[in-house]
Amino acid sequence: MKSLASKLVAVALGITVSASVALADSALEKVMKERGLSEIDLLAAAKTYTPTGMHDKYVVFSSGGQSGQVIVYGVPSMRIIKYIAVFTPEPWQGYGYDEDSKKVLRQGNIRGKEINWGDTHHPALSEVDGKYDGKWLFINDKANPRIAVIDLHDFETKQIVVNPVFKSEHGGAFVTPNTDYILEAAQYAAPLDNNYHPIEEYKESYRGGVTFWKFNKDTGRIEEKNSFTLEMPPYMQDITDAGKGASDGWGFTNSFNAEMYTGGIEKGLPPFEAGMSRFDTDFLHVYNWKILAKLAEDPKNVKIINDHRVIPMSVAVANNALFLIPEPKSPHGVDVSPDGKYITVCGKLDTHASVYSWEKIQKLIKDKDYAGKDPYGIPILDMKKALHGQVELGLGPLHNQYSPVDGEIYTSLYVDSQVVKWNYKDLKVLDKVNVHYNIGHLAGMEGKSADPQGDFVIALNKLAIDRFTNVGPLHPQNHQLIDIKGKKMQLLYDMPLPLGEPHQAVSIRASKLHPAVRYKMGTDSKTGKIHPGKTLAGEERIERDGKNVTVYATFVRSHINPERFTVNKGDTVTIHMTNLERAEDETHGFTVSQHGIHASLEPGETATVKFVADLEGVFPYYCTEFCSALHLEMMGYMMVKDPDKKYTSAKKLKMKTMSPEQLKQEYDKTVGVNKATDDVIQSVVKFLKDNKFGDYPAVAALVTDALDQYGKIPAQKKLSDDAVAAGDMDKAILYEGMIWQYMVKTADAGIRAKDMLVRKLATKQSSAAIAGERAFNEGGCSGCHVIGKVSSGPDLTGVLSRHENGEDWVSKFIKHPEKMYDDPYVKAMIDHFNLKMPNQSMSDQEVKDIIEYMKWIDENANLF
Ligand code: CUK
Ligand code: CUA
Repeated sequence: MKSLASKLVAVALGITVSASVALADSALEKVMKERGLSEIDLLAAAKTYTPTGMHDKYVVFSSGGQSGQVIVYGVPSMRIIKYIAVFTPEPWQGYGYDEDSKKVLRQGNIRGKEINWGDTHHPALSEVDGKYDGKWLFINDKANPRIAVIDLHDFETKQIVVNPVFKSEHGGAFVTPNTDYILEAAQYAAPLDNNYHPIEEYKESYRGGVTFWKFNKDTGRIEEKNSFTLEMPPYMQDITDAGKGASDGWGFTNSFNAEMYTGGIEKGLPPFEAGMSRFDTDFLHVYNWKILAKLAEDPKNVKIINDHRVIPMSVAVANNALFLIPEPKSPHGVDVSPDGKYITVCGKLDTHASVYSWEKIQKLIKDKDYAGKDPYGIPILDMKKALHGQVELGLGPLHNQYSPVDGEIYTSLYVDSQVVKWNYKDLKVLDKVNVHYNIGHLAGMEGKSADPQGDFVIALNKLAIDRFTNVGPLHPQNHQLIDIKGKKMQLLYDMPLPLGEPHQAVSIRASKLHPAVRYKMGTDSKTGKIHPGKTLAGEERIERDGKNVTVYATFVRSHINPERFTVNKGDTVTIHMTNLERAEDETHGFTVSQHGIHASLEPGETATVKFVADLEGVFPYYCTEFCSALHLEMMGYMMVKDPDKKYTSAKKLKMKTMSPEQLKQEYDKTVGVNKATDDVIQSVVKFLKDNKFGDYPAVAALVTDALDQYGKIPAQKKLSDDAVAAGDMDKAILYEGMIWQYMVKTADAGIRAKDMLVRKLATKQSSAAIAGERAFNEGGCSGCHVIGKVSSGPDLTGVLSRHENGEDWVSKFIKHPEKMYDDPYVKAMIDHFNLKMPNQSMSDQEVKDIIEYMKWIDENANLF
């Protein structure tokens, strides 16, 4: 068991079995025993565990379902990295709480109604030749038919478009292979206009359809005027996919309710669920969007409904652009293979997956070999003639994903709670794995692109039931990571997601994403343009125009400028805020107490909050991100006066003041501290320069941040000197204090740069030295010994050469320090530090590794 565990870990980590693993072994075994873990568990852990600093290979964009958002996480770690606010307000990011994001959110108003709730289902990444390019993400809102555009340069929502003719949708967002169009299919049939039509006229006046949203790849926005809709019968259209490769130019949308049943349980009629699943088959809609786009250009071919072009079914049929193929009843997923030659539809109520051959469909279309027409005159292709074949998969097949292996496909089985691996070419089932429970979509790695990566699939389960600690009747969702690299699938990890039902998730190789770390100074992140409220240092001001007060503010560690402003009750207050930072991750937030506003200002960003100051009183405002040591001090006051009230001033209290001598003393002390701090900064700067920090871009970026702070000091020094000259020592002390603040910020970034540079310059640690460093830190040595410094214990740099047979000496000392307390050297040290080296109960292996770590330190002694 012992050697098996160590081998497993070693194999999983890709290291050769060595002595250091044997060390891990005893500790590992202990943990395994305590937590009841098996070797299989360890293997799963090794496949997902991501040590600090290591990044994920894939990034997943999951629909946030009823949260109206998108959730971003990494694979294989399953660590959540971001929530992208889309259709609903998001407090942290200020989305819906500042004016600029409100403009985006309000694009989603429908017929003048503010909608602050959304139901996201299907995220889609932008494509070039059917492969992901990492630039844009689109997602739909099922409840309020809308599509949103997210820019992956900053992971923010930039646009929301409202479907002008649908009343609900589900078959979006799906993109064409070069992101020319984003497809959005309706769900519940309804009149395309906004009028009342009795349900008795369902067949005549209710319709479905697919909207083709034109995407402009240069502006990164959907062009509503250049978009159009294809009218479809009032079958409930469902999931959609765009053809690619062989089937480029075509789109596929399945449906349920070919029965056109209209319900009426309240009148004693059978319910929808019975009436809508009566027929054995529903229809897969097959249409050519390239022909349709051409047709839409001619006004003769379109009806204008709600100011939007709609191509009637008859026009599409007359131009060979719309066909139907029967598919097993109430299907769900429709997924085009990576080469575009096969279209797989899953039965949901049928145990089969049906694989259609694009070649056969094309031939039927070309030969006009129709099995008949539907009541709306749409040609129906014969199902048997269009099928490549059917495979019995299990109960409730829903959605499919592909892998790079030819013909390999993964399908979710909702009722069986399984993922099944099979081959859509030779129609053979290969493997099944159980999931918990009721899986909906599954996400392969780029598994729906023309370039699927394999590696993993994620089961997006509808129920979590007993998988997590009970938190009451509402359970989290469960995303389960499955390794698909081997012949047999292996379930690796359960991730609870407590923010809404995931539906679909799409993933992309992290290496394909290139997000920014800062904005160009003064950018409105929502438009990407320079914000009209951009304010640079020195431009801060308060402007009044009647009852409108506009504040132009700047934010930089650790102050907001201005720090006070007064308005009259009833004034409309607009605050434009610019975060002057360029340092990575230095976000500031802003709120004014009791006014329901918030903004998040990323480095370089400008945003605006606006409100009516309708309450009299004093309202603190502050930075809401713990941005720096003096973050709590990053505050100010808004004072609201009632113009109709008379205020009498308070009687001033007499307070003791400092004598000129005391002031001088404090001033000298402050200047002295600054001098000492500057010396430390200079030593770090020298180290960085001596070691050519410029050769390392990440280090250089930190140094730039540090020098940015340092560069603010001369202006403060001048203010201090001026104050001294004017005899205002009080003010001079405050400016000297400000200089110290800038020095601390400089040192903060500078020391991080130094640490990073040391890691880059140092020789590579052997695995034994790595284990040794861990033992050193975890075993408590680092509590007294700081490498490169004398702290509560001696500096250990060079310790191995301090004694004869150094390695032996140190080993013995670590193992049994108490036996050596009388050694003259040790005695002297005990006296000096007034501390005895304790016995840390290190194992022989740990001691050996620590020695290796000490050797590594000595090799790199110049860096500490
Ligand atoms: S849907 Cu939820 S499991 Cu909206 Cu794509 Cu199939
Ligand atoms: Cu800025 Cu806290």
